[in-house]
Amino acid sequence: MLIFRQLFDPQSSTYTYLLACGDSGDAVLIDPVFEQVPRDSALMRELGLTLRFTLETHVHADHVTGAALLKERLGSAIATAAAGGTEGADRYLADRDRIAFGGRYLEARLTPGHTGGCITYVLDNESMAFTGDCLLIRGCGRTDFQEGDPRALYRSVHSQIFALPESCLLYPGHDYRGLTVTSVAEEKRFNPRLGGQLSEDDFVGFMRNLGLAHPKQMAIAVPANLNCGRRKGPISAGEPSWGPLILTFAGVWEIEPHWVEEHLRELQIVDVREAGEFDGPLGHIPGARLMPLGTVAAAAGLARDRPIVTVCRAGGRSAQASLLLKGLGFDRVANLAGGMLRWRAQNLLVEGGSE
Ligand SMILES: N[C@@H](CCC(=O)N[C@@H](CS)C(=O)NCC(=O)O)C(=O)O
Ligand SMILES: [Fe+2]
Repeated sequence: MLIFRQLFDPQSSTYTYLLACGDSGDAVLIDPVFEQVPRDSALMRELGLTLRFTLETHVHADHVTGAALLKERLGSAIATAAAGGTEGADRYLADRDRIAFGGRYLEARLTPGHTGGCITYVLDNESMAFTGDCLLIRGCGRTDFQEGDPRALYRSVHSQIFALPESCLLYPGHDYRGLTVTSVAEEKRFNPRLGGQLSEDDFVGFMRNLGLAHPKQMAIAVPANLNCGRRKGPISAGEPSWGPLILTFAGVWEIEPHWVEEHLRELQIVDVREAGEFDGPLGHIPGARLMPLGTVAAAAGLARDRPIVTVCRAGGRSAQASLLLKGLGFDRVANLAGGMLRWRAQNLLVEGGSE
């Protein structure tokens, strides 16, 4: 069985793809985005997967890759094109090289043109291909920098991508309109730059007149990506640093009960259950303040200079409370993972309640 997810970074309109072998749990990520490393790590953890490789389709000009940060955190190896001029990768790929994950593999097909070192990754059974910015849905990547070459791009698309089975689904590196997937048959017929009867010369004329501004992040992204996403100085992927917080794929920052118990005095514990539950059999955390979910929006009496931990019975309502408080501008907020049920199961300090 294949596990497959298409993930989106709204800032750069980049797609990241997760593929994993359902039997072994071995996974790869194609084109991870630096700022989305917490999200992508959450998905790996929740699906019980082991990240074996991050694969780059090319040296991106519009965002920094998450490859180096994922390697540091999850121990994944970095694979990229031998032709891309990149330093610090673990595997440099040539045409037809295979990257195995469990019982499955992706095969690299060199598709230069958008950059000098672009790769399309084709799934073992040719049912899916990941084209990066070589072929976009009814479009293609620009060819005006990073050794871009419209003639090379035209030939890459025709010889490597249009040669795949017509039913092969094509997943692009970006889409700026919200489209998600296309197929070889569709693009061969309807791609307005490369499909139908359009010749190489037609294509070159088209590409000389795109008139696009350079990507906003280019000056930061290209040097970092030539080093697999490594940059100088302390750079965070937007994670809070006041405690050991973990992002869930649902988008909630959570914190473990043991750490909370050890730091009770530095925290504001906001219990969002109803009064009857607060004084009921589960009891409550010593020093917790009762603020039923319906009243959280008023945030009465909450200080901004101390982190807030939200609590409820099982961690559901308090997750919503943590998002509400974030929305009100409290930036140090975490949800107590598992709520009072886990707190009690771990035999941590309780006020009131029954044994
Ligand atoms: N406005 C975007 C531009 C992004 C851009 O130029 N994207 C490249 C891919 S890295 C491209 O080929 N775009 C094709 C297009 O916009 O038609 C930014 O600042 O990041
Ligand atoms: Fe690109």
